[in-house]
Formats: sequence, C-alpha cells, structure tokens
Amino acid sequence: MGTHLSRTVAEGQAFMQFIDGKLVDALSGERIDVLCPSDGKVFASIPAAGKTDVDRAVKSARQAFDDGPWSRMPAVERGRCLTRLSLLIEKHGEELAALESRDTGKPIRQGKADVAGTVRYFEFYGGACDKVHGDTIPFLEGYTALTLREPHGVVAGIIPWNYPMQILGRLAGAALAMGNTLVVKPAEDASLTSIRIAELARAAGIPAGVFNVVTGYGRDAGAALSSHPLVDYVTFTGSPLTGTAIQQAAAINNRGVTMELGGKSPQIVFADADLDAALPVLVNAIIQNGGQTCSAGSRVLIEKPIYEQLAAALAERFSKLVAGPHDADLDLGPLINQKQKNQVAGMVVAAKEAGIPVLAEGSIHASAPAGGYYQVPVLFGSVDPQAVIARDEIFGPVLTLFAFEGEEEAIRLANGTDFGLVAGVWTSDGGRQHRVAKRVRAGQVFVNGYGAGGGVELPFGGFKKSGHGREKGFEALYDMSATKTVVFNHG
Ligand code: TXE
Repeated sequence: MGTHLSRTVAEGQAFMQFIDGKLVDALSGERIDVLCPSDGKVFASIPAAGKTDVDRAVKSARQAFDDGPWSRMPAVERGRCLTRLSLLIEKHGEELAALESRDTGKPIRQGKADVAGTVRYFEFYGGACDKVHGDTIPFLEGYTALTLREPHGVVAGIIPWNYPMQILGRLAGAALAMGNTLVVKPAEDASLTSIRIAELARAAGIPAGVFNVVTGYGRDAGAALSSHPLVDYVTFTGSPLTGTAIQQAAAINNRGVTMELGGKSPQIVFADADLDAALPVLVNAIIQNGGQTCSAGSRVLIEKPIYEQLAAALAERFSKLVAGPHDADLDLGPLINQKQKNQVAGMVVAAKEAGIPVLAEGSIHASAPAGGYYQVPVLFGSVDPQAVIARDEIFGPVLTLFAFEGEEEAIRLANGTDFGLVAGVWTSDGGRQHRVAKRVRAGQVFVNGYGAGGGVELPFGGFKKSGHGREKGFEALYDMSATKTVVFNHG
C-alpha cells in the first residue's frame, strides 16, 4: 500500500467499495451522489451496491473465514493487526476527521473526537484479543469439561450516518478481535470513512476478504446483506423500524442479532445537585452532533424546588447556541439530510402548535449556506409526559424539560417511555444515587456526569425498544462469539 493512503477528497471523487481486499465499483455501475449537509451540494459519489455485490462480499468473507488464516491465527497476532490499524487511523486522523466532517456536516472538532474514539476501539480490542478465555467446569468423575469462545463466522454490520466511523470501530473491533470476518454496509448518507478504514485495515495486515465494505441503499444492499444465508450474525445500529425489518430478515436463516435502536434518555436533576457542574453537561448531551446521537440526553427531569432556576439557566445557554457549517466549527452543524430536517422541524412545529412553551431558541450563523440542513436548537419547558416530543425520538437539537416531585415520580417519568438506553442522575445524596441508578431501566446510568467521554471500555446497549445485545467493553466480545463446550471422557 503506497502513498494513496494519504490522499484527501478530490472534488467529485468517485469512491469505490472494498471487497476481497480490492477497491471495486458496483457491478451495475450505478452510483449514489454524496452531498455535504452544510450546503446540500454533491461533492463525491459511492457505488450503489445491489444483491450481486453483496453476494460477492459475503462470499469473500465466507471464504476468508472458512479457509483462514484470520480465524485460526493466534489471538495475539490478530491483536497486533488491530493495534496496527489503530495506529494507522491515528496517523491518518486529519484526513479522516475532515472526511467525516464533510460527509456528515458535523463540526470538525467532533470529527476529530470521532477519530480519537475509533483509534481507541481498535486499540482496546487489539489489546483484548488474547484476554478472552473460557472456563473449566466441575463435571462427572472421569471427565474434563471446558468452554471455548468461538467466532460466529461471517458478521454483517449495518451502520447509520450519525457516528459512522465510531460505530464502525466499535463493531469491527469486537468482531475482528474474536476471529470473525466482516461485511459492513454503512449508511448511504455517510459511507466514506468506512471505505477508508477498510483500506487501512488491509494496510495493517488484515488479510483480504476479512473486512469488506459494500455501499448502497438499505432497501437494496442492506436488505440483501441481512437476509444472506452465508451470514452468521447481524449487528445493527439505527431506527427501531429498520431494526425490526433486519431482525425479520435475519430470522429467515435463524441468525443471531445485536440491535442498538436509539433512545429517549432522561437526565434526572434533584434539588441537591451541583447545578454548576450539571449545566454544561446537560446542554452538551443534547447538542453534541446536533442531537443526532442515540444516547442524547433529550429529557431533563427537574425536581420542583429548582425547576425555575435550572430552566432559566438552560434557556440562557440555549439562546446563545449557534448552528453553522462543519468547517466553521460552531456549537453544532447541520442535520444529515432533508428527511431528518423535515422530521425534526415537523416535530418542533407540532409541539409549538400543541401549546408546549418554548423557553429559548438558538440561531443559525450568517455564514450557513441556504442549501444546508440547519435546525435551530430549541428548549421546550413544562412538557406533558404524554406529548409526542416527550415520547418519540426527535434526533435533533431539541431539549424537553419536565418537573417532578420526589424520587418515585422521577423514576416513573424516567422509565415512562418505550426506550431504555442511557440515563443521568444528578444528586449529592449517596443513597439516592444507588437507589435511582438501580431502578432506572437503562443500559447505562451515569451519576453526576453523562457520557463518560466515549468510554469504549463500558458495555453499552438498551432495554425495551432501545434494543438488545451489548456493544463496547468485554461484553461485546461475548456478543461477537459463541460458547462451545468440550467434554473429554478419560475412560
Ligand atoms: O435510519 P435507518 P434512518 C433513528 C433516528 C432517525 C431515524 C431514521 O430517530 O430519525 O432513525 O433514520 C440501513 N434492511 N436513528 O432512516 O433506516 C440504512 O441504509 C437493511 C437512530 O436514516 O435505521 C442505514 O445503513 N438495512 C440511530 C441503516 O440501516 C437497512 C442512528 C440505518 O438506517 C434497511 C440513526 C433494510 N430494510 C437513526 N433500511 C441510533 N440508534 O443511533 C435501511 N437500512
């Protein structure tokens, strides 16, 4: 692999998919325009993969798994490949951050944070490779029983557009660490960094066919991948509706799935909380990535004695928030596309029409091009817990405030949606910290903080409609493998 690994995007560049260690076009030659959300203009294109492209990628991954050497390589060697990949991603960090930022519209500093997160995933899983082991089990006399952790085989990863690079890193890191081979289908809106990272993986010594990327629409490439009979396991991050379709497709072949399907995460602020510490975290948890974050802290539940005070402080912050183009690096960028903008703006208008009070709105920077998908940040107060904006995922920079009285009501409100991904608890009462953390139905609970800076070590996943299975940390290595029991009869 030569110097082309350092290239930046040429205007109008025709990107290729990465199958069997090679950059290839779709067999049909069809392409999808890639738009920059900051101005809505086309700046590149990707192949529109169809069923035959997916078949080619899956067969390549199948052969790489069945024939080796990846799945049979000593774990320490696989780990070294992943560690080398993390170093290559770091080395190409500027390029990847710029690519991600242009492709998704996120401010460049968020693109850099995403590179750092992706580096950490491959670093963590590179180091974890040779630390996963089975058990010996006391069994009948004359027998030795033990368990081995085996890869599933070919893993299909279908990923969304909000954190393409990080989500690729978290699933690929864990899947590859366990010896699986991979076919990834990034979102049609944001595929570029996935292609680049697959190329870098090859340069890091990961054999051809182990890490494939097909680009295309969900209804074509995504559907073909999730129902492919040679795929052994499917992992998906995206909407609950598409999650259901993917589970049905995987069920045709009775395959296992991991589903990460978004949230409506509460942050519970008690009257004894340190509000100075909480305030910037509460704002960032909904503004980061323009609110297009599965773990966004989109509901703030405030104990009545401090409701007015905290609502006023949040309103002051919200009124100063500015959205603008990715390269201006403001508080937030545009949303990903026109569909998302319509969805978020539509929910905001409906909430206003329903009489929910707007406490503050941010603004859009004068430099923002007219064709971009900008949404002003909005703060709604005194929201009825039954309102649509209180129950449905908005996926935009829209924060909703609720007043509560006492711990019981706080827990009831926190658990009162169909989702259960993340929660924040703000209180200085140690007993309450533990009680509330235990009773909130969420896959991650943060006490006096939120988000833990990415936390690749921390198991992550949902209850209820937020999905099932766990990513990140060691838990993901268990998800990406199956237990095999071996019993020796000593006669
Ligand atoms: O997601 P989809 P969309 C939520 C968020 C957002 C909503 C819609 O609320 O407003 O979903 O976003 C692929 N078979 N989240 O429509 O459809 C698709 O190509 C196989 C939450 O963009 O879930 C893309 O690669 N694959 C979320 C991926 O699924 C299919 C992140 C995600 O797209 C497919 C993103 C099919 N039939 C959106 N249809 C989170 N949990 O963080 C689509 N895809």
